[in-house]
Amino acid sequence: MNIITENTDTIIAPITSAFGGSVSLIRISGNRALPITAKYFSDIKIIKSPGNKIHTGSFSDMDGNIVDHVVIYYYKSPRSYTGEDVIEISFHSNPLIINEAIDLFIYEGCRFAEPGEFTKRAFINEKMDLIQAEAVADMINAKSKKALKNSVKTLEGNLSREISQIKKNLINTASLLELDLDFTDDDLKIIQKEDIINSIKPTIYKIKYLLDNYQDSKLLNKGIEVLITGKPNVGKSSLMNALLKRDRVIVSEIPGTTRDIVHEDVIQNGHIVRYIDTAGIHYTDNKIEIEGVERAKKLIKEVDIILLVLDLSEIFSDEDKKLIDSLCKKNSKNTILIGNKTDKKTEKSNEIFLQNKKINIIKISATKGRNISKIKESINIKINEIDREDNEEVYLTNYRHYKALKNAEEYLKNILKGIKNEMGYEFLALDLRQAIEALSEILGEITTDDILNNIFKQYCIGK
Ligand SMILES: Nc1nc2c(ncn2[C@@H]2O[C@H](COP(=O)(O)OP(=O)(O)OP(=O)(O)O)[C@@H](O)[C@H]2O)c(=O)[nH]1
Ligand SMILES: [Mg+2]
Repeated sequence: MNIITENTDTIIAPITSAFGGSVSLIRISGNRALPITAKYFSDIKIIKSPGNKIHTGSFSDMDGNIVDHVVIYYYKSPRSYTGEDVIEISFHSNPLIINEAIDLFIYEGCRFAEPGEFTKRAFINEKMDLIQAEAVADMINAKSKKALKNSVKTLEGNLSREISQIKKNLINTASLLELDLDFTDDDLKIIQKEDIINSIKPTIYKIKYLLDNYQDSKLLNKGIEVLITGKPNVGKSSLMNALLKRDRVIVSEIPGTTRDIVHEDVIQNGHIVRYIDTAGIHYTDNKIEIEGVERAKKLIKEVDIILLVLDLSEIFSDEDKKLIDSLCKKNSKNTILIGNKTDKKTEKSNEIFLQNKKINIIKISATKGRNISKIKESINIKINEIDREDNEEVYLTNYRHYKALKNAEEYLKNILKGIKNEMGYEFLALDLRQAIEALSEILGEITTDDILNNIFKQYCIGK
């Protein structure tokens, strides 16, 4: 039961940025879209167009002066984004032209669309469910390939299908349970307790799986994080500068130069890659340094890829060896070992140490810019591995979905508890109904204007 105000007015908004690019599109949705367009368009036959066609011609102002030569896309209801009659006009990208055209449509009685209003109408007209409508905004705002992929999959309906399937299973059980309640003969059960358990338990597992994989969209959007770590003075900041090709971080011969976290984002291998330089890891009494070291250690656990930098010109200290041992364990597939300062004489014992441990190392000189491209290649390989790992999953990223799914899980667990405590079927049916309602809420089948307004106000104009 949707408590939604139906919109009948015709709305308009630019759907591309008026700045940059050579064309700008404006979109008009509603039953006045076509007649108003026809009034100012040179090809009056458009009014009889069967729809889903492209028309070319000139667009004039109120006095009949040509404003621009345009391309018009006419999508006839219901085969359009919003489900209504939709006109999209492609003008040359000049704010003067766009403003004049929009003013004309508003003069003719259209209203400027609110943020997300086209998508809201698409939802109301059942062109998509609420999960998909929310994915449109996620797709526009995605800042990492992972977030983008996830929103595309969600828009394609992957998550909706999973939620709908869970709901369908529960509805099957619920209808048997309700039938049983209507059926007065206590000895002849339509659905046995075991059948209820057998239906609810796997559903709880499915829900739990989705909940466990919940990824805050902030995390999903953060891009790939590459941490530069190692003992003090090994050349971490010099490597950071070499990777960024500019003097971003202070470098000095004094150990403990970097104390805070310094990061910078670059586009690499189609991803936003965040390089992070940190304080050298070592034991210290200095209060400020301790804080820096703690922060650096914490990051080791959080990032996607670690560059462990070693100074090959000095005999490895215990600190170096400890870091190598802890970061190059068999399962630490995200660490890349870097041997720096190869422009100086390399310590033989270091080579032997690494050979004995069968550890590969990329030998570089940060200050001379030697082999920096090899590090980038290695990072790209790891990024591709991360990409492959993420390929199949569709993550729950929306807190609204998470909360509702958590509620559904609670109600289902209550049913299992209820069966254990010999509760009557009427109580089990109540919990089951509420679990189904929580799932309907996610899909937007039960919603109100307030919920919708809250969701769609986060959209940009024109979507
Ligand atoms: N010869 C040589 N010296 C280098 C190289 N890389 C860094 N250095 C020098 O090593 C010293 C320390 O460099 P940094 O980049 O500040 O080292 P860091 O690991 O960031 O040091 P902390 O921030 O103190 O932990 C500086 O004097 C650099 O010039 C290199 O490839 N070759
Ligand atoms: Mg440094």
